[in-house]
Amino acid sequence: MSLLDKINSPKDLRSLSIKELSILAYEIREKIIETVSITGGHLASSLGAVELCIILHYVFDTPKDKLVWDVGHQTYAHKILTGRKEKFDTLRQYNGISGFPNRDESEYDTFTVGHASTAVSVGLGMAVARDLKGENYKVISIIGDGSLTGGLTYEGLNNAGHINTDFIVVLNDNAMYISPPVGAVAKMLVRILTLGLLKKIEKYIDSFLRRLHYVGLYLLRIAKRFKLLFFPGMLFEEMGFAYIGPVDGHDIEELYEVFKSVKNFKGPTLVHVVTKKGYGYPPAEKNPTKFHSVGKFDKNTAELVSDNKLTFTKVFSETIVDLAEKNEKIVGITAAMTDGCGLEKFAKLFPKRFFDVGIAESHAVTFAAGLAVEGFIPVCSSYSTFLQRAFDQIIHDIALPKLHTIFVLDRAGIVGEDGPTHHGSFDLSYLRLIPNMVIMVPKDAEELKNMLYSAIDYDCPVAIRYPKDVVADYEKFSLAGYKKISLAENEIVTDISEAKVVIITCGPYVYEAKKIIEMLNLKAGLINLRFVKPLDEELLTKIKCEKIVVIEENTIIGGLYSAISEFFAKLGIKKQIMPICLPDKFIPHGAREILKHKVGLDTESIAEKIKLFLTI
Ligand SMILES: Cc1ncc(C[n+]2csc(CCOP(=O)(O)OP(=O)(O)O)c2C)c(N)n1
Repeated sequence: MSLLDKINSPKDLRSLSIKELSILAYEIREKIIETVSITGGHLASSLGAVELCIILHYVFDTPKDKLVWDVGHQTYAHKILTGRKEKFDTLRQYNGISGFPNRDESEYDTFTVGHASTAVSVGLGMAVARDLKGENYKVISIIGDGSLTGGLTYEGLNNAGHINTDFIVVLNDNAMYISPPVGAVAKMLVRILTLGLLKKIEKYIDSFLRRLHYVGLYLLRIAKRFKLLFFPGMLFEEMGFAYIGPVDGHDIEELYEVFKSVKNFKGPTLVHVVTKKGYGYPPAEKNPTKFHSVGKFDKNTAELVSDNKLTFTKVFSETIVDLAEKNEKIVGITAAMTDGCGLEKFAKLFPKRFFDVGIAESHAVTFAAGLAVEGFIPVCSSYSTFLQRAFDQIIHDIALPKLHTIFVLDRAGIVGEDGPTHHGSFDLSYLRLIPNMVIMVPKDAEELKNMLYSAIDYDCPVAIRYPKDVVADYEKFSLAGYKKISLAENEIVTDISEAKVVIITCGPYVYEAKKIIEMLNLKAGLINLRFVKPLDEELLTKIKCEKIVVIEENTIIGGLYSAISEFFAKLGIKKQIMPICLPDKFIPHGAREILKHKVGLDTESIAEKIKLFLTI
């Protein structure tokens, strides 16, 4: 029987000795590697945080004490230790356990999360709630050095220093976000870890701690024992936090001693823990970017199981490099998603024109505004879900002054296993309501290529959104021969003049609709409304039949269906308009194909709905 067999809750964990915890860490890692090789998931971050998860549940009285995880992709060990061991093989599967903390899943998941840099604010809120209720529990927020590049974190730290209540922040520093981190804070963390600096300030620290009398001497004892650094005056201290660290995040004994002491500290405390991303699985240690969020892989060879079909991401990646070669005003911007957004090649070829700004979407957009004002053409690439962070910046800093910036939204629509925090369900809605925006949706590789090419000349804010999917025309794709698409130039795929029903859609659903028209042998018109904004009113007025079907992978509120309904309502023209859209609900996690079926956006469901619609 393994140690892990005996652990079903943190209570069981607390009956183990410190020595046994190291064995347990090994067993948990084995389970994580085994499972993720089959389900896919956030491997490297979770492997790096195994000891941290163990020790926090060991030292603190969870769930009474509250662990608040940032992003939440590093919590697989936490899940295994908190009653989800038996279900762990259902990780990220439909109806299985989520890949992120989720309040509906466990009382140990104190906050539902998936976007970065929230943990300090949430944890502080919980600590203040505790004080207001006169209760007594600890709040521990765990944040990565990557998430520390996000501005929200500093708003939280700043406020925590001011409120000055008991609150622990654990900085899990693995010197990586998905790719190596950038920015002044990342440099500062590296400096802190530099032994030379340690030596230089040792005397100063010693005298500082002696001035703190009892607490200081106690800290000094721990510091000497574990060679920790207490560094007054640095950023965190200035923000009102007691800083403790760096602590070796894979040394269970050291972690135990530190957290046992920190547990009783008063006021805001920051513990700086140093971990290695991918720890315990050499291929992930060697290539943490590849194993940050990984699909199925062979755990013995570390080879990914993937087909090499062309994705929208890859088409963007190739096209933007080609365009940037011809136009040196093009600059590439990403908020810590270089690889996911397909900007690696751009970054390598045009290092001076490429900006990874950290996990800072709001800043990315306003930074783009500055570049645009000075005549550059920023191409700001983000996942649809993360650009939500920059809503105000798009309105106030880009659209109001009508700045020529190209937003490229990858992972639009259902993303699959990452679930509700990551689905790009809202972008057509949140962008369409903004004046001056142009919104395009490519149906395939050729269209994406031509949209990017055309957007360079539009001289206004442009958004291009596409899903996490392969392109339909992957065999034909070539960078040769761009074709200009003028504003609101849409495509009538099948004649609408004699049609009994007109299907309006955009993106890859154009192919889907074509297939369905043939399958059902319909006398239907089909419009590829590749411009969701501006709306092609002239084209819409040409629709003479009463029945219209609108298909879009966006929430039913505010997107393509809304645009078309609003248009006819405005003219007082009565039409029967049938929406086939995402529901006004958060969509759970699971394989994209399963989820599409559940929301009625797979081929069969769409066909059924259209058949039924034509009978009423
Ligand atoms: C707002 C937002 N932008 C981007 C992401 C994508 N993302 C997920 S994890 C991650 C890196 C996080 O780095 P860090 O906090 O250091 O954690 P690590 O994976 O290194 O443990 C990023 C950029 C996100 N989750 N949220």
